[in-house]
Amino acid sequence: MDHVPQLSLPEVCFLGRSNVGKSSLIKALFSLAPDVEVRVSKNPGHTKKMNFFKVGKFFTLVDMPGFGYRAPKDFAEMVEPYLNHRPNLQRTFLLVDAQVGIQEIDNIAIEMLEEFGIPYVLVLTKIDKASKRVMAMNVLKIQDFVKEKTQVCFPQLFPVSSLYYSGIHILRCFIAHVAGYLPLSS
Ligand SMILES: Nc1nc2c(ncn2[C@@H]2O[C@H](COP(=O)(O)OP(=O)(O)O)[C@@H](O)[C@H]2O)c(=O)[nH]1
Ligand SMILES: [Mg+2]
Repeated sequence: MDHVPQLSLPEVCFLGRSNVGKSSLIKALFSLAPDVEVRVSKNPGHTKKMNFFKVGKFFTLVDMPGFGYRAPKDFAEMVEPYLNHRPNLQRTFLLVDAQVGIQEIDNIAIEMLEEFGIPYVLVLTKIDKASKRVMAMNVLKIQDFVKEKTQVCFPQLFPVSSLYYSGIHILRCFIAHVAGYLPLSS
């Protein structure tokens, strides 16, 4: 936490197991700003540190290290204090693979977010890889789960494909909204 930049801008962060598509999603969100370099690795577990991407002078997106396979040993030490003590953190986006739905390992993050009461949003990644049938089944299952088992999860799911940019624009709008730039009421 000593190395986390002291930014006063509103912030949103992206959390999820290694390989779920966090870096790719951030890259897709920045597709209109090609100078922003987001590294996407072929090897899972590549992002070991938090990476802060400033969106002009407006807000910051944070790519968190993945949990699970090849997670850095200090994952909890790094992530928990950040989530708990970052006053400018407006929302956490928890990424779940659309093809497999919520896995045991995802529950670790869900339990942590629920326990600390940190508002989060579920993003379903890689929807281009899931068949319509599997997608429908997983969406229904996850919606039920959110309704029955969670307190601080936003009820709307955001399905995306970072490869084909599906769902990216609406997610950009939602992020702009939670960062305080797209008020819903006039
Ligand atoms: N087909 C497809 N592959 C994706 C998508 N998003 C990520 N990937 C692939 O999944 C792998 C892990 O992605 P990455 O963004 O590095 O995951 P991270 O470990 O969560 O940051 C990479 O090989 C990506 O190319 C997507 O929307 N569709
Ligand atoms: Mg990554």
